[in-house]
Amino acid sequence: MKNIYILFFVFAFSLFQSCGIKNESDIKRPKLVDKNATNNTFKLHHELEIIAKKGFAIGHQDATSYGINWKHEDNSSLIKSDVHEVVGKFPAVYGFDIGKIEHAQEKNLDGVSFNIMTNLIIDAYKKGGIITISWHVDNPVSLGNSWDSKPAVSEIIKGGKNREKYELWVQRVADFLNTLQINDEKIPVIFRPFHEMNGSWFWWGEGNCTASDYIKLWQQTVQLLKDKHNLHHILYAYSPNKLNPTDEYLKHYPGDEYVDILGIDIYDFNNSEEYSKAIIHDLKIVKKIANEKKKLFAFTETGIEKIPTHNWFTEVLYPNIENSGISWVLLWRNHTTSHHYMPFKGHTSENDFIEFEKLPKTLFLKDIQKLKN
Ligand code: BMA
Repeated sequence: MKNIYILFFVFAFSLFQSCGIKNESDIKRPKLVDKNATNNTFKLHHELEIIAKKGFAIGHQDATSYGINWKHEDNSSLIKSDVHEVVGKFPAVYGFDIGKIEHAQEKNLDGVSFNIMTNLIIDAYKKGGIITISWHVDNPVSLGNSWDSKPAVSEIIKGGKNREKYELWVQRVADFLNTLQINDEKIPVIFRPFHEMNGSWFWWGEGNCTASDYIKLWQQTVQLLKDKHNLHHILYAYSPNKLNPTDEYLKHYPGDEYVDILGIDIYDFNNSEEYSKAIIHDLKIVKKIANEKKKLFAFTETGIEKIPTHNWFTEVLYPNIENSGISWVLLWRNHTTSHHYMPFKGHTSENDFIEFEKLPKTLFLKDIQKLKN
């Protein structure tokens, strides 16, 4: 009789094993857009989860590419950043934009060379930084820039008369993303294409295409990258702009199978009261939807141009995101003294940013490095 019990347990155990539950890490893996995502991509996702529990990672667009009165030189091993100059710490999140890669141009729309971009991405990742990439892609019909609102989406989705051109453009995106590697390991990146689609300023935005064509464009772009070009080091982020009263966050949502991270872009146009209200209102919606869908979420773009508001970082931004649950917040680029979103040495908000860095929830590169160890 005893033997029968033993046999039963041996049988049950082998059945359990053959079900594919092999080890703990298998059980814990979240559902990503890409079922075949690399281990490092899963690790990045996990890291973003941990970060959101501790605070939020501080990001800056083009942080190391250029700043006020400097530009990263070709072949230079010196890595600079305005954030570092001000607080002695580098940002944790590095935003890059690949607009113009679609024409195989040498430089992006803001004059950053793609070769340099690759090197800066490799450098940031080696140091523990997180990479997020947007794509201000030109209008495929008019060949004007992203802000040329001539309808184009219906012409580049499957069956459209500019489809072939678009597939070539996506291939060039894939070629670039393939350059992001260290030895043979691809660097995981967050790709955030076709952002702010509820606004009407981009050709993929509201009024310039239908929501259903937008969704097709997104889904087909993901399919091309993942299934045709075999890229498996990408997390996909969806980021509408600040919600207008009648906007629905999910109106252009391509579906749970096509999005890993939910985001939102909100700027302060010198009205901090309205800005604060929008953050509280919109991030609450994003958080609720993200929690229901078991997805991460982030404040994918923000800032106030030139930072004219007194103590903006500590008194406006921080209190509004302190307990929001976001994984990161990305401040936009430091182009010139009249178009910048982070302080630089000598700027009036320098001290405020130094205080911001000391606050418990702000996580810079050094802080997220510690979380990994
Ligand atoms: C915008 C501005 C533009 C820039 C674009 C892409 O918000 O900063 O000057 O070309 O982002 O970086």
